[in-house]
Formats: sequence, structure tokens, C-alpha cells
Amino acid sequence: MRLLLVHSFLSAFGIVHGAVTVYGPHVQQPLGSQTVTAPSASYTGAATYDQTVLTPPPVPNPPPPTSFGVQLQTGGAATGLSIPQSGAFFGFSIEFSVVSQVLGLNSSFMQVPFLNLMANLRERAGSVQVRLGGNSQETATLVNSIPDGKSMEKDTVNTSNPTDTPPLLFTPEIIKMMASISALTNVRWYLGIPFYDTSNFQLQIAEVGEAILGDYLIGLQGGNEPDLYSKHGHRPSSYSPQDYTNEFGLLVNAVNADPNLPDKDILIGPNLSGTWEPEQVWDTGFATDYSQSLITLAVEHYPTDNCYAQYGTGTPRNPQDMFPTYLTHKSGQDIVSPYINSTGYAQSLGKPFVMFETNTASCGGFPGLSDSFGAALWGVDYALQMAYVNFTGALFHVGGQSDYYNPFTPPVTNQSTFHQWTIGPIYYSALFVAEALGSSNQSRVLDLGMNGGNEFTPGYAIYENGEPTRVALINFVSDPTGASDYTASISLAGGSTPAQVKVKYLSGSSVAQKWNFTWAGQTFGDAFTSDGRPVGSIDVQTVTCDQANGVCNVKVPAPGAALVFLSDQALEESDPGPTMTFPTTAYTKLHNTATIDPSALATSNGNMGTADWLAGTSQGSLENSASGFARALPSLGAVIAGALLVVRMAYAS
Ligand SMILES: *[C@@H]1O[C@H](CO)[C@@H](O)[C@H](O)[C@H]1NC(C)=O
Ligand SMILES: *[C@@H]1O[C@H](CO)[C@@H](O)[C@H](O)[C@H]1NC(C)=O
Ligand SMILES: *[C@@H]1O[C@H](CO)[C@@H](O)[C@H](O)[C@H]1NC(C)=O
Ligand SMILES: *[C@@H]1O[C@H](CO)[C@@H](O)[C@H](O)[C@H]1NC(C)=O
Ligand SMILES: *[C@@H]1O[C@H](CO)[C@@H](O)[C@H](O)[C@H]1NC(C)=O
Ligand SMILES: *[C@@H]1O[C@H](CO)[C@@H](O)[C@H](O)[C@H]1NC(C)=O
Ligand SMILES: *[C@@H]1O[C@H](CO)[C@@H](O)[C@H](O)[C@H]1NC(C)=O
Ligand SMILES: *[C@H]1O[C@H](CO)[C@@H](O)[C@H](O)[C@H]1NC(C)=O
Repeated sequence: MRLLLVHSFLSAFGIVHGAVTVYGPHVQQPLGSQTVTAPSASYTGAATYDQTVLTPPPVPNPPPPTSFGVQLQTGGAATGLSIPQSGAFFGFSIEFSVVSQVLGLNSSFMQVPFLNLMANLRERAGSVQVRLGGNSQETATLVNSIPDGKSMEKDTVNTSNPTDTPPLLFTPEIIKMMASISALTNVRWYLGIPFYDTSNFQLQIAEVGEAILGDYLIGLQGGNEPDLYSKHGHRPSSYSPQDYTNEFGLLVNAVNADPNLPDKDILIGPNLSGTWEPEQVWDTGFATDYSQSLITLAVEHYPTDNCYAQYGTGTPRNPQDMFPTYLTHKSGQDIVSPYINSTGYAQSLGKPFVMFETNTASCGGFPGLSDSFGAALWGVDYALQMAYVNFTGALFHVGGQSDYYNPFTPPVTNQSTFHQWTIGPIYYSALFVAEALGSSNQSRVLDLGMNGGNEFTPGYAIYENGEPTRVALINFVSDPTGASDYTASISLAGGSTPAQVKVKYLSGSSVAQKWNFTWAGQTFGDAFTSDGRPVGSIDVQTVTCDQANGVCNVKVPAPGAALVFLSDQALEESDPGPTMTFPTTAYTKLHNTATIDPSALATSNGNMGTADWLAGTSQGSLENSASGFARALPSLGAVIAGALLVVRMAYAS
């Protein structure tokens, strides 16, 4: 998006999707720069330094009832359930240009925190889906080698293209690194095929991707928000859904004609941004004409944007005013409503339907909101709502250092103080949802509409094989007095009441709290403190049920979310543990497919090649210096615990 950006250096990463970094003249970000250390004194843009804390909205008037029954149908009697969902439903999207900082430099130099974060999810869900792409995919060029030995680099010589985004050069080593990550953590990847030049498709990324990733490559996106192409100058103003469909046909032909692409039927589209209604594309015959080639249908959507703060364009939005709009079940419901017809349409064609890119707000999210505990609750409710209305996956975006919504953020590089990663609220949402759905691939989601459908106290039941196995209960109210804590009295209609249930809590002191939330008693700590492993003892509460009255009374604090496991088997299936550990003190061979050189595992603070892009200011420190990557901590026992995320950038119009 040609956002009048700033400086070619800045364009390095984000510009693309706006999500990223961009500190232009229009940007006014109040940042807690005092914590920035001397070598980075010029760098004040990192969202992680922002100390904005919002005020929790008051207790709603009238307040939601705090005691109510939740009756669950059993024995196959429940109606309105979603299609069966995978535990890997909640995934991540990572902008191609930030690969070095988030994933690693090459196949022997990976970011341990990222591995751990993915492993946490894998442990719970079986696998993790991650998309690598975004606007930077449109101009990324695969080359055999880059002179300085790096695996990825900005093409600084040739920065003139329609988005001001410098083209990226990358080598097959990047794809090999992805394969190594998959071997360790079962990440499944989506990649994107450049779509700007449809007369000469650059299919190398698909060829190398298929050759190296094999089954770990689960889709190739053709066209990234094509409904914004004309607005951003990549197509004439007349560019229509039919034009896109015609161009997609050219891609299908090119793929079918490429002998180096053995699997031709893994394309993804249309990946709309919301400017066109999906039906406008369906009505061109897109999904039926190319049914054979399409593996998944996809859209992208953010509930709103914060572009005014980033670029001075669009509508000014005050984070404090926006805060309450996220702390309600209506938020998720409103986002999905334009797509319900399309998820049904996709089902009729037998196609998955994925929310390919989303998060709290495009253009980086809102300070104090996107990084708050309230956003974690929002992420849980929104993701479960998508699952309920038959999306088949949702990829939450991870952008650059100026984004407030990142599920996880590598440290700013080139600083005298050693920093670790910052784990944001959306990562906690990912853990919750992974456990709510579990690893059976049979989880059907039901929006309970409980408590009279009160918008501040949503709940979902998860069914497997006709029986409820878990219940997710959310309390969006923030009330330190305890008066707004609620008790849900769960009963099983037609089934016998268990003697006890197990409960895990997603906890924070208020919806405005930043960082250091807990999931089942464990935390990823404050900003700059995580290596991707949860810290602390697991806390699973036992609730003794009232069998005489046939209810299990589960309390949910205000604010908070509870995941109720109706049987020990349901608990086991969601987190079989123990966590797999990859020691960095020795070579580790797994399945005979991957070898990690411990000295090569990065603990971040990296600063090599593109690794530094996110850290920069317009002062331009692209010429990298030493390398935080080299600062691998050999003594750190890297634990792959089991989680999955998508990092990426988002954008709006
Ligand atoms: C990976 O990157 C490290 C650090 O730059 C370098 O020493 C190593 O040679 C690279 N390995 C490969 C296979 O490129
Ligand atoms: C810059 O990119 C354009 C478009 O891809 C290409 O035609 C041109 O040769 C490139 N110039 C250089 C110096 O690489
Ligand atoms: C649902 O989508 C289909 C396919 O595009 C379309 O034919 C139909 O009119 C849509 N229905 C509604 C209610 O929008
Ligand atoms: C989801 O799909 C199931 C199975 O087709 C269907 O019964 C249910 O009504 C759908 N849910 C929504 C909200 O469309
Ligand atoms: C769930 O689906 C994934 C992907 O298709 C598959 O690899 C996994 O084995 C399935 N799990 C179960 C328990 O069937
Ligand atoms: C984080 O939370 C833990 C307990 O939940 C607490 O002991 C610790 O002081 C908190 N850290 C910060 C920086 O708030
Ligand atoms: C950080 O970058 C600045 C400017 O490029 C450079 O002068 C300084 O030496 C770097 N510091 C470290 C620790 O790499
Ligand atoms: C779809 O387009 C958006 C916006 O350009 C992009 O960020 C996203 O990565 C794309 N989705 C996929 C799956 O490529």
C-alpha cells in the first residue's frame, strides 16, 4: 500500500501491510523510550516499550446475572454444532520479510523461542499452521545464493516498485529452515505466489517449497487482497472480481504447465480484504471453475484499523473509546456475520474456509488494547466464534516491532541489554483455543448463548462424537470487587453428572493488564522476558460436582476465562505433556530428519541480515554488526513445549 512511506529503509518490512513499523512524520506514538538502552537510543518505536495502560470499562449497567444454569445436550441430541474442527484451528501469519528475526537465519540457526512457542501448541493440538507471506511475497525473489552468504536480503539496489517495498531476495535455505522447524514442531506452512505480474508468474517459491517441504506445505496463496490492488496502484481502477478470477485462471494454467510442480492442486484464494464481498467472487465461478486447483478458500479481515495513528490517514480512533467494543461477544459475531453464507458455500464445495489474516486492528493495533488481557479474552471468543460458524482455521497476524497486537515479538536488536521475547495476549488465546479443541480433529463447537445470551458472558461447548467434552466460559467484565464473578451451573441433559470436573483458567488482574497473564497458572512473563517456554507450575483446579442436584458449579472471575474439562480423558487429549525438550547442549536428532547444532540455535537479540530490519529507525542501521544470534546461550535447555502462532502484518484500507 503505497502509504507514502517514509524512507526506503523503513519500507523494508512492513510497508507492505501497514502492520509494520513505520515511523513516519504522521506517526505519533507515545513510547516509553526511557527503557531503551544507549545503543538503541534512536529507536523508540517498538510497541513493546509502550507503557500505555487503559482504564477498564465500568461494570455494565445492568450487570450480567452472576448465577445461571448451562444445560448441555448429550447422546447426540445437540443441534447447531459446527463442523468437526482441528486443534490447529488457531494459527499464525508471518510477514515474509521478518522471517530472519522470527524464524531464524538458516536451517542450522533457528530462533529457539519460536520453536518453543510452536512446540507448546503442537503438544496441545498436534500441529500448527503458519502462513509466511503478505505483501512482501509479491516481490520476493528466490535466488541461488546471496553474495554475503545470507539467506535473505532486501534488494537495496532495486527499491522502486509500486508499493515502495524493496524486493526481497531469498535462497532455498529459507525453505530448508522451514522444513527443519516442521521436523521439530510439526508446523504446516502456507506460502504465497507473487501475483503482481500475471504475464510471467514467478513459480520458484512453489517449486522449491514443494520439493523441500513436501506435505508440510499445505497451500499456496495466489493473490494477496486483490480487492485492494487497484486502490494501491497495482491494477487499473476498473479491476473487478471477474478480472481477478480471470487472472487466477492464468495462474492455474501456469501451475498446470510447470513440470517442477508435482502437486498442482494446493492453491488458495481469493484472500479478500473486505473491499469486495466474497459473493462477488463466488458469483464469477471462481470456486467452481478452479475447484480442482483450489485446496482452500480464504478471506482476511480486521474489525477496524488504527491507520490514523500510524499514517495520519483515515479515521482517528482513541484506544480507550475502542476498548469496550472488544470486550463483548458482539465483536466476534459482527466480524463473522458477512462470512457465514460463504462458510456454508465452501462446505457445499467440500473446501476449507480460512480467515487468513486477522487481529485486533490493522495498522498495528491499539496501544494498551491490543496488548491487554482484554485482547486475550477477545481472541478466545472471536476464534471460537469463527470455529462455531464453520471457518476451518484462523491465522492471527504477527507484524513488526511497531505492532501492538503481536502474539509474540522478538526483541529489538542491537541493544546493550540482553532481551528475550515478549509474549502477547493473542498467544495466550492460542493456547486456550488449542486446548479447547484438543487433538482429536472431531471437536464440534456450539455457541451456548448462555446467561440469556448476555454479551459479556459468552460460552461455548465442545462436542466430540456427540458428547460434550469441554466447556469454555468467558467473563468480559472487569470488577476487582469480585461482585461480577459468575458461577455457571453446568448440567448434562440426558447424561449423568460427573463426580468432578477439571478447570483451567486464563487469568489477569483486569482487562487492562499488560503482559504476565497466566494460563493454568503458567505465564510467559513480562515484556522482554520469555524464551517461549511457560514458566511456573501448572494449576488445574478440581471442581467437585453436586451430583444430588446434577450440576457442576464453575466460577469465572471478572475478568477471566475458564476451560472446563468434563472428563479426565478430555483433559489428557488437550495436553498430554510432558513437554518435549530440545537441549541446546548437544546435537539432537529427531526422527532422523533434523539435526540441531546447539551452538547454532539462536536465542535472539539477533542482528544479521534482515534480522535487524524490524529494529531500525530511519537512522538506518542495516549494515549489521555483530550478532546477537551468535549470542546463543549454550546452557539454555530449549524446551519445545507446544504452541503455535502466526506472525504477520495486517492492513486495512
Ligand atoms: C547459518 O548462519 C550462521 C550465522 O550467520 C552461519 O555461520 C552458518 O554458516 C549458516 N549456515 C548455513 C547452512 O547457511
Ligand atoms: C529492478 O527490478 C525490475 C523489475 O523486476 C527489473 O526489470 C530490473 O532489471 C531490476 N533492476 C536491477 C538493477 O536489478
Ligand atoms: C450466498 O452465496 C451464494 C454464492 O455466492 C450466493 O449465490 C447466494 O446468493 C448467497 N446468499 C446470500 C443470502 O447472500
Ligand atoms: C456449520 O455447519 C454445520 C454442518 O453443516 C451446520 O449444521 C451448521 O448450521 C453450520 N453453522 C452455521 C453457523 O452456519
Ligand atoms: C488430525 O488431522 C491431522 C491432519 O490431517 C492428522 O495429521 C492427525 O493425525 C489427525 N489426528 C487424529 C487424532 O486423527
Ligand atoms: C507476574 O506475575 C507473577 C505472578 O502471577 C508475579 O509474581 C510477578 O511479580 C509478575 N511480574 C510482573 C513484572 O508484574
Ligand atoms: C548498533 O548500531 C549502531 C548504529 O548502526 C552501531 O554504531 C553500534 O555499534 C551497534 N551496537 C551494537 C552493540 O551492535
Ligand atoms: C492475504 O492478503 C493479506 C493482505 O495483503 C496478506 O497480508 C495475507 O498474508 C494474505 N493471506 C495469505 C494466506 O497469503
